[in-house]
Amino acid sequence: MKSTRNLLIELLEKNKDNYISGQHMSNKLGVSRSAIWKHMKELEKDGYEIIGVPKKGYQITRFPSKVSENTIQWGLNTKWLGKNLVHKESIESTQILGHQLAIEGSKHGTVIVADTQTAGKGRMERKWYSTNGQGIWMSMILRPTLLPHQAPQITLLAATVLADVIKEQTGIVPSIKWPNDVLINDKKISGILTEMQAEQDCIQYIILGIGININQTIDHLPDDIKEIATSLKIETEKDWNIRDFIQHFLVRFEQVYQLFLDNGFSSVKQSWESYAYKIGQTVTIQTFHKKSQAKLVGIKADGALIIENESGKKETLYSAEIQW
Ligand code: BT5
Repeated sequence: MKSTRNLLIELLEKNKDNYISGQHMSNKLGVSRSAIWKHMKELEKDGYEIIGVPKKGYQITRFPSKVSENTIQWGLNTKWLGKNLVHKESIESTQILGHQLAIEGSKHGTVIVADTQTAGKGRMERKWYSTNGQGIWMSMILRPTLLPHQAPQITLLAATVLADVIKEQTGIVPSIKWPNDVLINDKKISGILTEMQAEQDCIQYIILGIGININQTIDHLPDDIKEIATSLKIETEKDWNIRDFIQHFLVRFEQVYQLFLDNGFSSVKQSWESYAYKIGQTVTIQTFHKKSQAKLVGIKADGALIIENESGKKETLYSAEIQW
């Protein structure tokens, strides 16, 4: 169910070319005029601008680009994803809060967004730089009825959704480096971290973490990733609205996720392959035991990586790093 505040924003947006009286809003939303007034004051704190003219009523004159629970949820055209949403200005890691909320029973589709992470996590305890207000640092709680070994398919799915949204919004076609890096011009713009709590034959929950560099300039990127990382701003030379980008991502994710549940991994596989980085080329691959040269062949029906090793034999890898 939508909150009064969201309904109020919707009502103001519908009437944005007119004035709307306090009484009308109060009737429509079934709350007192003083409650409406208090909600409007709260909206102003979020950067909405609402003007009041005696005898005419109120008119909304500015919607903020600021990221907050209200601004993300306003106009968010999803059925279940992000309907429960937590926004923090600063947090250690949205993954950590994701786990806490999932353990406490937060529902499927809960989304956690932060402006800054002080201890953003990559895979295998690596660090993820999450500068203040310049990127999307977001986790979502998913409770799919899948087998645990299917969870990595969600990582690949998330990467295709990210690639779709980047392509649709910027016109740039990104590539995806197996399993979880989204690249533009061979530099990493986004990373995905899938963490799971599972029993042998059922997933209790997945925390899907997504980091996307949006408005950093090259000077904002720490020295150790300057050579390998990029942002939308660096690539397009313009600022992007983070709130809008989050909304586009959530809407697209929900659609693709539903298709995946209905039809299986094959449509995701096709989309993933259309973005695949260096398929058909020889690269250096680091696995748990060794580093070697191999040709990237594609992915299997379950999302595992197929390579051709130096002796021409095909191998399937479930865990590996493709080196730069
Ligand atoms: C990833 O790990 O790429 C997964 C990143 C997931 C981040 C999100 S943000 C929201 C949620 N909350 C979290 O705490 N995490 C998730 P991996 O493949 O291990 O890559 C990590 C490596 O990427 C690092 O060792 C750096 O080399 C590089 N890196 C770190 N920060 C980066 C950034 N902002 N942009 C590009 N590369 C970065």
